Order: sequence, then structure tokens, then C-alpha cells
Amino acid sequence: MAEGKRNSHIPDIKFTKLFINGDFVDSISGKTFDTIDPSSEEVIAKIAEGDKEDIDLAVKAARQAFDHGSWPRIPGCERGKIMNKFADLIDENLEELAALESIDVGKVFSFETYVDIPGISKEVRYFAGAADKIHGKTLKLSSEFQGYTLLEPIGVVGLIIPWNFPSAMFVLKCAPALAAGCTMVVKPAEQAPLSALYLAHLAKQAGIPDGVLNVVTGFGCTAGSAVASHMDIDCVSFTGSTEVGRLVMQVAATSNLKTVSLELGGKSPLLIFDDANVDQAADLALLGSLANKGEICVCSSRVFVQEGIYDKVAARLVEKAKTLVVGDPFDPSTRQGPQVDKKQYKRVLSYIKQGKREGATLLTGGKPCVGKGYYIEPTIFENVTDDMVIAKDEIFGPVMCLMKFKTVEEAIGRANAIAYGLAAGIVTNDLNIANRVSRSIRAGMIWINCYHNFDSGCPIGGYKMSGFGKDHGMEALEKYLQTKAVVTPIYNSPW
Ligand code: TXE
Repeated sequence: MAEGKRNSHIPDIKFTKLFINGDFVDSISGKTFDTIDPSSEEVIAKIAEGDKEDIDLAVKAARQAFDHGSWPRIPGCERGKIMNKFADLIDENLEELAALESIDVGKVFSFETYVDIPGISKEVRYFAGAADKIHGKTLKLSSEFQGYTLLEPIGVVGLIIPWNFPSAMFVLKCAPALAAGCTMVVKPAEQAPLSALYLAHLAKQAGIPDGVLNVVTGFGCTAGSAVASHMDIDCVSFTGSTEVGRLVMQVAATSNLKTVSLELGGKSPLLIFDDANVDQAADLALLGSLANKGEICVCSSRVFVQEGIYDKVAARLVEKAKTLVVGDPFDPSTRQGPQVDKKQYKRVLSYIKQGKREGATLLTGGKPCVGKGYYIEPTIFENVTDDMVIAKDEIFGPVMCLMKFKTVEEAIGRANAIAYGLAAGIVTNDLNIANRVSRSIRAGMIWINCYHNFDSGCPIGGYKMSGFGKDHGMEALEKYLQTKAVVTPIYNSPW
């Protein structure tokens, strides 16, 4: 793509400082870090590097807003009104937000404009609509006592988010917390700070009061860790690696026992049965495994195909994978951009090396491509056994492991024989197989004859070592609420 055309999409970077108590401010230390464009490997901007002291300031502002501010106290419909304005502003600034995502993390611009960013305004509207539907129960306890429950905002929440869907993750966490009446400190991933700061600016414009939503950019082991261990944060919601999720839980327990929800890694299976349409199955497998360069926690990195159609599916997969255009995220023909950063790029390439070493057969891809930038070819391995590292570890790159199975029982057993339980896909026209397998797979999200279908109303979250607690849906709201029971006697009641 011509450099000039690419440049015409790239917005000025307006927000690079921490957003605390309604203002953009430098970090206390004055330190900054570089955010890098993975397509060009060049520095986009210098971003304020928040640390423990900055998190303390942000928590103080959030605490003040929670204890004395209007946000938790105004009627839910008023919060909803402001959140709807926030959603409108996201729509009005769609192109700029999409472009920030594309330069910061290499996401395909057309996908951002048509799917991702429209999805986040929808998410905000969903929770705006939920804000005035937070109700407790009335409890008839006995003839002498009655009670009721109040659902109250949990308080100040810490939201630690990853880089693979920066805007979506920001909204996924903030929207239900805002609807619940909480105040918050967001710690975006160091690889992807730009859209979070832009969204903070839009939130202020929409009328979200100062101190309610604070954003502290910085690194995980400093700013992130300060959120997890903070004595005045009531709840932490984390999305990221299983390794760091474990740390977050540990420090939450040893600090103030804040509540924790974790959305962690996955190694999700896609099961393709003999009766499936080969073309549809291949399309779903490519979408499931390679969408967003494989940087999706629920991606179907293990594709199990029943032996009757295995050869046909494998051939079609290779044919189609070779046509996927890898390149500049701003080029309309591009289907796959660069990996987010050098670390992830090297990590994915080392897994590809490991797969070859372990004896898996490389059907296509496996190499860096394009030239400058962290690009990797769409890669498919076959002859992968369940005990190989590439079949067990979350690679988080465009790498599919193709495996053959004979029976439904075998497919279920092998799909479940893994520490993770985030998602699974089933491709079949046999209703009974679909129902039986979906009940048998231990994962929080099952897609039948589709994949990566996300909706604001549909809860998503892990089983097993993929974590606990849901994002999306009314279930997400529950994380940010706590239940208070109020009991009172009734005298001389005839009932
Ligand atoms: O994740 P980290 P990384 C998986 C994926 C990927 C691997 C590593 O397999 O290859 O994790 O990615 C913050 N206390 N996922 O290193 O480190 C960090 O700053 C508190 C799956 O980027 O878990 C960032 O904001 N916070 C995943 C966030 O945690 C800490 C999405 C995630 O970073 C911290 C991303 C600490 N000690 C990666 N250390 C998914 N489930 O979608 C880091 N952080």
C-alpha cells in the first residue's frame, strides 16, 4: 500500500498522559515509555509511565468519587443517559479509534471500523440500558420477619486489561462497572495505551464525572501490580495470561481480600464431524484459529476433524490459508496484520520451531513475511499429538494444530484433556451430536456452526484454568455489585 494512503489514515496522537480525576497529567516520576507500531517497528508516541504512586492518586480520586460523588447515588436511568452519550461519541469518533487500534496493535482497519468499534458502542448501550434494572428481592422470612435485598455497587474497581482488543476490553470492563455505579482505575496493557486514553477523553466529554473513570498507563509489574495489591480497591477484574492471573489472585488475597475475576488463556477445540460441509468447516476453522492474527483468547487453536472428511478439510484449509493476505492493516485487501510486538512475534516463531522439532508436519506457513514489521504467515500443522507443546500451550499467534479423530467419544475426551476451558466450536448438521457435545465440553462458551460470535448480551468466561467470572451479559454486572440483606420484624401480622 502506498505510504501516503496509509499516512492519510493515521491520526494525530492527542492523549499520552495519565487520566486522573478528570485531567490528563504527567506521571509523578515524569517517566515515559514508547508505544511502537508493529507494522513499521517505529515509535508512535511517548506515553506517561504510571507507577504505584500514580495508582494511589487514581484510587484516591476514585474513592472520593465513590464515597462522596454523584455517580453511585444518581438514579440508574441518569447513569444510563450519560453512558448512551458516551456510546454516541464512540460512534462519532469511530474512524479515529479504529486507526489508533490499527497503529498501536496492528489490527485490520476495515475490521475495526465494521466490527470492533461498532461493537463497543453497542456494549456501552447494553449496559446503559441495564443501569436502571438493578433490583433486589423481597423476602418473606416468617410470620414475624420480612426482608429485602439491595444490590449495591461494590465500590472502587481495578480493571487490568490486555492488548489484543484494547478498546473492546476497556469497554467490556468499564461499561458494567459504570452501570453498577462503581468508580474505577483502568490499567491498559503497555503495548496498547492509545485507545484507552482516547476513550477516557470521550467519557469525560459525555459527562462521566471526574474521578469516576481513571486510566493509568504503565507496566504490569509496577502499575498493574499496584492495582492488584491496593488496600483501597474493592474488586479487581483482570484479563490476560494465566500466569499473571495467578499472581493477581495471590496479591488480592494477601492485601485486602478484594474480589477477583479472571479471564485467562485458552486452547480451545473446534470439532468438525463427518457430516459437515467441507467448505463451511474450513472457513470456520480459519476464522476460529487465525482471526486477529490468532491473538484471541478463545481462538480455536486445536482443530479436530473426523477421519471421514479429514483429507478434504485439510486440503481446503491449506488452499484457503494461502489466499489470506498478510500486510499493512490499513490496506483494504489485508486479512492479517502484524503480531502486537517483538516479544509476541518471537514467541510465536519459537512455538513454530518447537512444533517442527516435536515432529508435527507443517502444511503451510511457518515463516516471517512481508519484510519490516512483526508479520508471520498463517500457519497450519498436522500430525499433531495431544502431548506436543504446540497442542497444549496457548501460542496466541496465527498457528493452527490440525488433528484427526474417529468417534464422538474420542473427540469429547481429547477436547477436554487440557487445563483450559474457555471456548469450543462444533461443526455438524446432526442435532444430537451438537447437543451432546456441547453438554460434554467443559468450557464457558460453545459455538455450534459458527465461531467468534460475541454479543453484549451473551456472557463469556472460562472454566478450569481459563479463569472465572463473566464478561458481557447481565452476569458481568454481577461482578460489580454486592448484595445487602435488610431484615425487619412485623408485629401482629396475620400471615
Ligand atoms: O500478558 P500479561 P502478556 C496470554 C497470551 C499471551 C500471554 C502473554 O498467551 O501470549 O498471555 O501476554 C498486566 N500484576 N494472553 O505478557 O502479562 C499487563 O500490564 C498485575 C491472553 O501481554 O498477562 C497487562 O495490562 N498486572 C489474554 C495485562 O496484565 C499485570 C490476553 C495482561 O498482560 C502484571 C493477553 C502483574 N504482576 C495475553 N503483569 C486473554 N485472556 O485474552 C502484567 N500485568
